Amino acid sequence: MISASHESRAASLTLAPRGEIRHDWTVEEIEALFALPFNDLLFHAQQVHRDHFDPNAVQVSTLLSIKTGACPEDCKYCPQSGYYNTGLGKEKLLEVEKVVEQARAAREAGASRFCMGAAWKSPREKDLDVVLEMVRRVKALGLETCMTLGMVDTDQAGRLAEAGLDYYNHNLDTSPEYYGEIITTRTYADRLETLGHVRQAGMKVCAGGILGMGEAPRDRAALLQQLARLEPHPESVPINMLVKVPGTPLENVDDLDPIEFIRAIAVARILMPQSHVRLSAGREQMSESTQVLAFLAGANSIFYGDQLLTTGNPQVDQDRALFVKLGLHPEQRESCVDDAHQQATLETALVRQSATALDTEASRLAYDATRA
Ligand code: SAM
Ligand code: DTB
Ligand code: SF4
Repeated sequence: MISASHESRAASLTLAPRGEIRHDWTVEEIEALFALPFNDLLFHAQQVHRDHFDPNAVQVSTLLSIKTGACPEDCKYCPQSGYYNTGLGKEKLLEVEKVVEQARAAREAGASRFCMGAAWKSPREKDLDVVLEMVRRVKALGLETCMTLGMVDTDQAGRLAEAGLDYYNHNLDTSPEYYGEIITTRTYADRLETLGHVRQAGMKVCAGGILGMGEAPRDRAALLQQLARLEPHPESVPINMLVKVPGTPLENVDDLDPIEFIRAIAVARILMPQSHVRLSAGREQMSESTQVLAFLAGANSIFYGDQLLTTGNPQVDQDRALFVKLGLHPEQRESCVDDAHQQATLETALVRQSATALDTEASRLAYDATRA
């Protein structure tokens, strides 16, 4: 009995030889990874992770919504879609100075990348000029820049790249088969086309999806297959857990089992060994243990800051405490590896936090001793 299960496990593991970067995974192979015993899957993902990354470094990005609400798209998960009443008003594009101020605060708090999101189908010409200025100004602060503005054509992608945009985020969201249940106003092919324009323009690609939208296990495998088919793989792969926002059609969808979510992180790590896999939206609603398992499964990036775009994220102090507890450290900016500023900022904050934790522990021990 024991040896039989051991053999089947070994056979499954040969599906993913380490060191090989593949773009031709079949959905069946991916499903076989999902079906591995949990411990085997996590062990394998850890091995792949350690082959390519410092296992204790986590890349830290901060998000800002630069244009909120009244989006013309009908994405069923999204609080910003104009199709649903979620209580969000229509806001104008933020002023450049306001964005720079928020970016500076994110840098001071220890973020290495600043991601700016707009609720657009695609950027309008007059808005693009403002957005390009935002890229230049945020980049001048020494931060990596990322934007997510909807669909972009070749010309728009080229101008963003020229302004110094490092990453463009555009998610596939789910499998091609389930996609029509979630969005009808833009197609899967539209999304792949935008990702092609981003890549052609020489920017880094950030593309991922959302889990927990009522999709079947095969849809999760098929989403990861689509991402792994991109050549090269996206540098950044955000895996979001659906944040169920009242007023959206998905507000009452069944919860996804957290173990299934962790399996998807581990499979993403195995399929895209050199990509940063981001534990994205949904952390606030997640237990600490689920987040810890996500790091163990190979997630090595988070959104850091009290707010995502319109919904909450764990408080900064809470994330700092989590880093201390797990011995994690923020990854340094790729473009600026000799710049110790970001490292120093977050590490100072972490040391302060650990000192407080140690003080608290010392006081507790002293208190216990007086009572003994
Ligand atoms: N409007 C642009 C677009 O969709 O291309 C950019 C902003 S949009 C909010 C960025 C991504 O956020 C979406 O593609 C989706 O994956 C994620 N997202 C939006 N609402 C979410 C929710 N309620 N829970 C989890 N992820 C969500
Ligand atoms: C991504 O994959 N997740 C982020 C970012 N890319 C832009 C957005 C999450 C949004 C969650 C819902 C909200 O806060 O509005
Ligand atoms: Fe609009 Fe983006 Fe939300 Fe879809 S996900 S409704 S495109 S803001």
